[in-house]
Amino acid sequence: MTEHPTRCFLLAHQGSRDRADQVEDHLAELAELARACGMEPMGQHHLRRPTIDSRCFYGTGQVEAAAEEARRMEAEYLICDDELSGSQVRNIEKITGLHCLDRTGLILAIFEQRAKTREAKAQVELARFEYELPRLKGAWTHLERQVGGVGIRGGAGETQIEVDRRMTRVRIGQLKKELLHLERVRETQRQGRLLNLPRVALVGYTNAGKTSLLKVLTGEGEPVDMLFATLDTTTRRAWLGQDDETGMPRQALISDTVGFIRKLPHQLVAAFRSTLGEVRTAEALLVVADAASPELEDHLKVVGATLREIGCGDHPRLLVLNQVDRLTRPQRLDMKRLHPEAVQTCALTKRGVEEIREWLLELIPGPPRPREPEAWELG
Ligand SMILES: Nc1nc2c(ncn2[C@@H]2O[C@H](COP(=O)(O)OP(=O)(O)OP(=O)(O)O)[C@@H](O)[C@H]2O)c(=O)[nH]1
Ligand SMILES: [Mg+2]
Repeated sequence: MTEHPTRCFLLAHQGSRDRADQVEDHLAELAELARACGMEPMGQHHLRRPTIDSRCFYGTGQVEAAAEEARRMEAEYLICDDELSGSQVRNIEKITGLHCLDRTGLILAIFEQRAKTREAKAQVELARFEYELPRLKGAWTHLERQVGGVGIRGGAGETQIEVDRRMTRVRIGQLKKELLHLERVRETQRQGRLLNLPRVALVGYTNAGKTSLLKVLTGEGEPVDMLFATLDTTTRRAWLGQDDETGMPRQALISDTVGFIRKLPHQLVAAFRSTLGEVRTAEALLVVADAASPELEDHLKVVGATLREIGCGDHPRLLVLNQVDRLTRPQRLDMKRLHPEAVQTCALTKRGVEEIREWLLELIPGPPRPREPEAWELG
């Protein structure tokens, strides 16, 4: 029996100030996210509406029409590009009889599938609970005002929803404690790391080519054509060149990090603080972008804003416009005019990578020079 992936149908809101082509690009990205979660997008609608409907975010009639098309395509899920409240998700499910996931829920599901290490798992679990906490309201209404249970139930009269909230808060507290501990372990490891080499972090929009560049610069890394392929920080040593005067090797530690995305759930940004600690404590950032994306400028804005959010607004940085092999020569020249300070690279052919090394060599202080003793010391 062949198992085919769960089918889904995509929805996005187009407000009066949103351009249709932009909403289409956002839907294309949402389709990639759905695929990254193991689903198959069967169709999509952008629902035009000047205002938000408090009941089910989009207009009820529009949702029903989209659901009808989705059911014809045997889709089981409606996936929305927007962040919906818990009650809006439940209302859509009630109206349509389909499962509904909002953008944050989808990204969380991808992260849950990918998380491998203890730290990544704890971070994703924390984000999940933070996401669910305000959404618990109403989920248990049928159980409200039950009293007299045993075990976890608190004082008489504590409702099921109160129990749920309390348990969720307890778990959030435990996870935060565990993550703090893991962050301290990481900090100790960082301090004890070999040779106290300068540290550089690869950051940027997801699927831009960060892992590919880690591989070119350090010889290690597994690039995958998929959103959020990398969740854990990997740090490797890179050889940058030789010191002109001493002939000593010049090296740096380069960290690959989790990618950013438009509307990255703030719960995830907060939960990934410890992983992103590598970025905060790095001496320099290589900000990697997919130069061939029609959404490049938006991606750069998202990355800039996310870096500010995690406290890295002032780190020295080099903009690396990767994947320039997918641009024509005139497009590359346009890009040079638009971003004269950036390095244009292709991780597949290693084009431009020498320029990255040169930038790092200039930025990062070399090994201490052997001291020439002064006359008074010799005398
Ligand atoms: N054509 C072309 N493809 C590239 C280039 N760099 C990376 N890729 C491809 O782009 C895809 C994503 O590359 P990754 O290095 O995994 O991207 P990433 O930024 O680490 O992505 P996440 O970890 O998912 O955030 C892979 O299929 C790479 O082979 C490039 O310069 N040119
Ligand atoms: Mg990666």
